[in-house]
This record gives sequence, C-alpha cells and structure tokens, in this order.
Amino acid sequence: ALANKDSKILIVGGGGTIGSSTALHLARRGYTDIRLLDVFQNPSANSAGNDNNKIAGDDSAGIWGQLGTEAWKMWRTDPVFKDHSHNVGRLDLTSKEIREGRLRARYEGIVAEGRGDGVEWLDTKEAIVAKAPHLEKADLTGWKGLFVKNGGWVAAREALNSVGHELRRLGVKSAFGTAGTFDSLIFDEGDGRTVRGVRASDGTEWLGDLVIMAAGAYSPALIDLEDQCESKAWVYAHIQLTPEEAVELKGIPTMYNHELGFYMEPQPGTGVIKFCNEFGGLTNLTRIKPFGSSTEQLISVPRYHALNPTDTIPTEYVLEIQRLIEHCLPHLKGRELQNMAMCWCTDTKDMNWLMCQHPKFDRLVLATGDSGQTFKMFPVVGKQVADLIEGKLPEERKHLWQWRPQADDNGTGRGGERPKDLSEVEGWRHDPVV
Ligand code: FSA
Repeated sequence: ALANKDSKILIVGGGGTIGSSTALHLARRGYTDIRLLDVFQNPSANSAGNDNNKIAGDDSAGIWGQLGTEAWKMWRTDPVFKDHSHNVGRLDLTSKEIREGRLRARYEGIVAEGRGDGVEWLDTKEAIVAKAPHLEKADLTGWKGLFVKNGGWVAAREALNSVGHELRRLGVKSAFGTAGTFDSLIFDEGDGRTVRGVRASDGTEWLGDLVIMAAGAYSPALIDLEDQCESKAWVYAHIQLTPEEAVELKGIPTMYNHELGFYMEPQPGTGVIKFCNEFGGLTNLTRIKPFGSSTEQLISVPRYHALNPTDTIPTEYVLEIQRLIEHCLPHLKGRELQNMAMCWCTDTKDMNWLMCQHPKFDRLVLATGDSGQTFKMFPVVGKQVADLIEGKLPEERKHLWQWRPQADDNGTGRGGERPKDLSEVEGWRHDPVV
C-alpha cells in the first residue's frame, strides 16, 4: 500500500471530479488526514463537472461496463448522489456506418454479458420515436443506435457540491486560492525523487506522505506527462424556455447523436436547456515547461471560463448548435443562445484513464486522463484511485490505466483529424478593451 489510514494525503485538484471522488472514498475508508488543494473551493469553477448536467448511464461493455453498472447503482442509491440522478433513459444514435458498427458491437457486448434487459437496439425511425416522441417530426433518415434504460443525466454541479458538503462533514481539510494552487513538488533533501509535499504558488509548503495529482485538464500543464494527455475544450449554449415549452420537454430521454450533438431535458426549476455540438475538441497550444520537464513543450493549456468570463464559443460551433436545434427541435429555431462557454477536459490517446504511480517520482499518484468518460463515473472513479493506493486495483485495470507514453489511438478513441487550435477559430474572444 502507498499509504495507511494516518498518512497525510494531498489531493491536487481536490475541488474537481476525480479529486473530490477520491477524497470521498478515502474518507469513507477511514483515512484521517486528507487535504484538498485547488484554486477554487468545491465545486471548483474550473471543473468541467461544474455544469448543469452531464450524460450518465450503464451504457458500456467490458471494464467500462463494470464501472458503469456500479456507478449507475450509486447514482441511484447512495445518499450523497441519489438526488442528483435522473433516470429518463439515454439515446446514443448515429447515421454514420463506422459509428453504427461500434455502437452495435457495444450493444452486443452488453447483451453477451447478460445485461441485455438494460439496452435496446433501435433500427428504425418508429423505434426511436417510441423512446423519444419529441423527435416525431424530425428527419431521422438513417439514424440507428442504442437505447440505455438505466441512465439519463445527472445534475453535475449539484452532485459535485453534494460531495463537497460530505467531505467537509467527514473532516477533509482544504486550501484554496493561491495557497491551493500547485507550483512544484517538494522532495526529500537533495533526492529529487521522493515526494514530500507540494509547494503552492504563494510559497506555502504542504507536507504530505502521498500526493495525488487529479488536476483534470490542467494536469499536463502542471507536471510532465510525456504527451500522454491532451487537454481540449468542448462547448455549450443554453436556451431559456418558457414554462410551457419546458413542460413539453420534461422527462425526454437524453438525446445524443454522434454527428449533430446532444441535449438533455430542461433543468428542473429554471427551464434552461443546454445544447452541445459534438466534435474533436479544441486545443490552446502554449509553450510552457511543466514541472519535471527540462525543456519547454507545446502543451494545450486550459483557458478557463471562470478566469476569462467574456469568452464565448467559436462561430462555427454556434452554427453547429443551431443546426442541432433546427434538426431536432425546429420550434426553437432562432432563439437566443445564452451562457455560451468552453469547458476543458483531457484525453489520452487510447481513451483510458491515466491512473498510476508516476515512474519518476515516488509517492506521487496520477489520477487524470478523463477521455470523455469521467462524470458518469463520478461515484466510482475515486474508488479506483483508493484501490490503487491500497494495492487492490485488479491487474487488468492497472494495466489499462498505467503510465504508457508509447500508447497510440487503438481505434476506440476519437480518431479523426487533429483538433483545431483556438488560434485558428474565430468569434470566441471578447477581451474587454483596456
Ligand atoms: O457519450 C457520452 O457519454 C458523452 S461524453 C460527453 C462529452 O461532451 C463528449 O461528447 C465530448 O466529446 C467530450 O469528451 C466531453 O464530453
């Protein structure tokens, strides 16, 4: 084991999804000295999880399937999570053959694992409309895909907040602001290898027996990950519905189409509906020297909305979101798009987490590499980190999430073209004139 119940544990990025889930599991297991470090307190304004909603559900096969089943069960039953999940079902649709093949393989995998009663393959417009009557008038030519019964969406910000409350109740400590902002690792005298803590950007030194780096999209900018994680922005826009419009869309299944994008039922209470187009993400390539690197590297560094509140989204994605709305909900065509923002996640090349000990620094555990998977796993992601620390993580999972600078897109990842960079797209920057 990398720690015992009395070890001092520091979690860099403790205000976000992976960090706070890790703290929750460690605290529940009786660890007594956990400290969250972050710029913002939970729920961190920099976290991609700090959002109205996220897609969730028991929708996969294999290891992700095992995790998804367990996560959805916790979303429905655990007192910290259960009020924040909405079991309206989830559609995962496409009109492209390659994607259809992958979805079909996923469906067959789930059936082969004996969980076929939780999914349905939708082959026709009628089958899709039977699940989502609001698509009755939409052109669904060629659309096929999966319906996931045990799923829907989760109120992400609320859930992050709920975990934050629970962490405080359990006595987890924290430091935010400049005292919580990572600057560098502290090592044993002159050794450069054995981690003894974290130096914050204001010079505060936090000593610890184990450091967990769970800084999400900021991870590759903070510490040299040898090109294993690339952070990218995805975007959203909101429409304010009238109460009548909101009632009409209440309880619709989460609608995801791989070419057009996705939306979930309007937010209960406010009638705000969120729309996202789907694309390969946007980088913000910047020349920096992360801790542990001897040279500057070109690294995609998040440009967080909370710190750049006048940023909106590139014009081309506004158009794509409008196309999604026009295709699926034509009665909302032309409505004002509000609160447009980019949020930042990090991808590995094979779309599996990076969750392992750092090979160059003892007592440093990495817990990052979201790859579009993590919020639905919020209740269980920290359990994997806790298992890793306790030496209980099954071999197969250890292998999947190991340090692997040699890994490449194995065909299950996003594939496609290189993502565009913020410097190549227009319409998002509205810096105040000074
Ligand atoms: O299928 C899903 O669970 C959707 S993941 C949600 C998403 O917005 C991605 O579609 C996007 O590409 C990015 O990974 C952020 O997360």
